Amino acid sequence: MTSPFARAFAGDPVRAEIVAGLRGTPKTLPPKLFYDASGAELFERICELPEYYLTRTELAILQRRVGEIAATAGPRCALVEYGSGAGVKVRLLLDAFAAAGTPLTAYVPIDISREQLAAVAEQLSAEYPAVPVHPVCADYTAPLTLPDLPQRARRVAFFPGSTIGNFHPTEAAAFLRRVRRTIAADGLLVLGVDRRKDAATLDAAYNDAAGVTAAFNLNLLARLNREHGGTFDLARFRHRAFFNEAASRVEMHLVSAVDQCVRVAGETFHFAAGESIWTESSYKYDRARLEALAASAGFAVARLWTDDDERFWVAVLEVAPERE
Ligand code: AVI
Repeated sequence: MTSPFARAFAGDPVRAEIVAGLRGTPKTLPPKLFYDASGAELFERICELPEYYLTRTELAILQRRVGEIAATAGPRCALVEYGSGAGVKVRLLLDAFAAAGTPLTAYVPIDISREQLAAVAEQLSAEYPAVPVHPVCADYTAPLTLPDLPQRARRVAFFPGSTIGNFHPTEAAAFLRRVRRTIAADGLLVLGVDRRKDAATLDAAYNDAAGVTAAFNLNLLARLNREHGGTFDLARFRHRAFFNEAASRVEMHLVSAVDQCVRVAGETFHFAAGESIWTESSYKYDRARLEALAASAGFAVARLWTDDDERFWVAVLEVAPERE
């Protein structure tokens, strides 16, 4: 029998996720809600912050290694990018494959933001007229169907930015298994992963002095107010981020400064003073954890590169042979 809850939210899965998250203990909200237009803009600003080393470190590794990635992948590759965003990093790969004399046979950017996806697809089609671009507007955390790709093309998945860190380990393994099925037995996955490091560096990266990460976190409540009838008073919540050593993740929370009730998505929620909404986890991987994650999803680490300060990994994963 369908529960009244399932019936009430059958037409609006996001609203159902919000209510389920705020009814839970601890209270949670799904991090995909960060990325409305203001959230995407704030995230772009985070990437430029002096404390947020992730983006520039990954870019530097890619700049150094794209030639090797293209050589490892070989000719007739179709590139599938999960979360293509502003399309900055993929240009490095498009250029590297072209420079190796093995231009991509297709590029499939997947992103949830329709406007940004359309703009990026148009720009890249103009800049790389020889590479057919097939944009897919979808939430890649759920199963999805890809457009038909050229026959015999080797599928190379690209998932940069350490977004894999925003999945809890079981979700990360489930996501990677879906990627593995999409790219087939001869496919590759180029993955960006933030390395586990000292708590001080991580705490600084998620508590920047300019307060941009705090604004990014609080923007979630502004979005709930705008889109889901929320009555959150942003001045009554505080950004909190810290490295949870035991779980190897940075946790972001919004902490209620006072005892209060808030309405959102047609329901009322009580917050005790000091109670938080857990809005994001950002898992940090050492080599053993990364190899274990890859293995649990049927991948093996074929190549692994880091930067001089050993802050970030770019890994090439290949599909592991099936065990008898
Ligand atoms: C998108 N993702 C990899 C970022 C991260 O570092 O986990 C999101 C972010 N949250 C706070 N700052 C940046």
